[in-house]
Amino acid sequence: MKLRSSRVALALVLPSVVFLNRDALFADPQAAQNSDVPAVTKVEPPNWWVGLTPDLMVLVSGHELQVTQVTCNLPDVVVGRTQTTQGGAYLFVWLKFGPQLRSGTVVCRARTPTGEASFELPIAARQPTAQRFHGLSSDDVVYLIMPDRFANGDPTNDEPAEFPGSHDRTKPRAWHGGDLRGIRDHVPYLKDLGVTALWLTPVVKNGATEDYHGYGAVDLYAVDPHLGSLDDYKGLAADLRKQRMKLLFDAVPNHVGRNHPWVNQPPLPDWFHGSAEKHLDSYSPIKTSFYGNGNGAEAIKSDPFEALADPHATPAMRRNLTEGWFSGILPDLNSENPTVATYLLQNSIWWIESAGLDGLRVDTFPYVSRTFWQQWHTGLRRIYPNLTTVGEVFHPNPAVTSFFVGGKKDWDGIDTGLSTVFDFPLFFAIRDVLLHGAPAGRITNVLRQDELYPHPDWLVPFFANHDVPRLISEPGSSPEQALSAFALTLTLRGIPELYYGDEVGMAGGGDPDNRHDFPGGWAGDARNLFTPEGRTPEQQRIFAAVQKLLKLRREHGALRTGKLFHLFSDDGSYVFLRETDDERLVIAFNNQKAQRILTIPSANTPAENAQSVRVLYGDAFAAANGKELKITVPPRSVSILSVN
Ligand SMILES: [Ca+2]
Ligand SMILES: [Ca+2]
Repeated sequence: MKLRSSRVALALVLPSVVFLNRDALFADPQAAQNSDVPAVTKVEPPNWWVGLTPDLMVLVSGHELQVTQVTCNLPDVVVGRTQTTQGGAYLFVWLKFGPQLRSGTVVCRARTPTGEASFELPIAARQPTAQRFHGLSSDDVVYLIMPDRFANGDPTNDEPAEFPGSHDRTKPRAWHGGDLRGIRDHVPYLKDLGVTALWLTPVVKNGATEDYHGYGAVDLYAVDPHLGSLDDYKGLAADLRKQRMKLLFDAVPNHVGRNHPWVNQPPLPDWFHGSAEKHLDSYSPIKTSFYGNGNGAEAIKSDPFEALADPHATPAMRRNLTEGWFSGILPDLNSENPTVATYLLQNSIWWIESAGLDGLRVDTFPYVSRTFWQQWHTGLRRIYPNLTTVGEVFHPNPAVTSFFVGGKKDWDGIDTGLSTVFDFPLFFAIRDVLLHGAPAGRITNVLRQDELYPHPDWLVPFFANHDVPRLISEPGSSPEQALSAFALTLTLRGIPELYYGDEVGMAGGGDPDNRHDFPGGWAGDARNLFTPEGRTPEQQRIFAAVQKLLKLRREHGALRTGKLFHLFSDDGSYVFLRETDDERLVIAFNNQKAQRILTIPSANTPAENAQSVRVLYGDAFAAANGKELKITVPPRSVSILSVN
């Protein structure tokens, strides 16, 4: 993108300098006020594509942009309407594209009473789409990476000049130096491990000292300079495509960071819900006892999203959740405003199209209005019908999580369009069973509610992410429990998600202790857990088991797409079967501290007539005689058996 102003020589000569100094311009309003000539400092989106959308809303930032007329140089680009806001600090330009539009650079001139400014919008032909935008399926396994914490491929970007003092590996909440180059360098490791898709926590520009996690955006159209450049991001996506792997972008339409320039100067008066001075808090006034929760293993561990799914709830019960600032801090975007909604949709399209993405992980999904989600998904699917969107609904109850999934209209008449959700109910069940002595049947109890989802095979089972303590470090845990969690996650239905470092037994408690640097990702690290030689025998044992589970999942369609049947479930064990036309696999989970012999009648089950059993994974002994399966399951274990 290039920026020009007819009366600001600096902008003509050094456009990129002006662009990079945008924050300085915002930070020095006096400098802007002293100048009565119009100037452009930023254009969003910075570029677009031919044939992608029939129109485009451009948000131009700068000063003195009280335009009387905007004209663009290409005949197939028509200015529909314009709107100047904030005393000329912003200019909205709605462009319409004609059918003859070709790639090139649109140059638009904005005339004002005091001069003229111009901006450019490069419009390119789309890349071939055959290898892009496929979406996820149950053939995929997602691997979650925090880019700042995985591998440092480029030490020169550890502390960008515009963010002095942001880098310090000794501080758990500072930037540590990991970057996109580091991830690209380790694609062979990930391929060898056997995962097929990467979910990176947000790569958008955050910058602030403690915003290494990416959830405090200050610029929704830039890669954070600690992580690299947009070209690095596109390069990673291309590297992954070459390996038939996929990339998910972490989208956060609910909020931006506290340091976003919009907070002090919103493009529209109602760009946010409330203002920095006065806003609601996402904390819900509803007490857990409202729905009889608050005690026992299923105690609510997040905001009570029940009120959002409850047809009897009043608007007042929902308002803090959808309009409050997250944690009382993060500026909440007013996506009910059509202009904000258009900005957010175009921003998502821009990232998807720029990198050829297969899906989006969608942050804080319940905190945004369902009407917005419906429109956003409609806009995305018009271009990317197969794109997968996975919503974060941090709640243990499938009746609540399924409310947010699309493919069905709920009581409010709204189909959110969301492809699927992370299986938080299964996450809570797996942790409660493995760590807190809950009955193994809790897992069965979650699975029986799959009928609530239009596509249960798209659910994303997981046992760990960046927001919860690492399972292996929880009180009462062990490598055996961690391996049981891996085996269940990788053999139950859905599209599993794994968290970086768990495959080598990385330790860590709650945030930020669960976000340590992957050992070996930095030059000079004492150990390199990316290589077998760098791992302890215990770490290698875990890695080898996870790698084998992923290999079995690749080799056995039943583990990916097989129909799931319960064979046995009680307090201590759960045995299930996954069946395709070609094979029958039995997965036997024993959560007890002692070995167990399970005798399971096979009549009237898909295991009927099984005469032989072969152990594919684990240390079980098993036999079949056509009438029953007899499985000796070791303590705290999962085994995978092929029956014939
Ligand atoms: Ca770096
Ligand atoms: Ca919100």
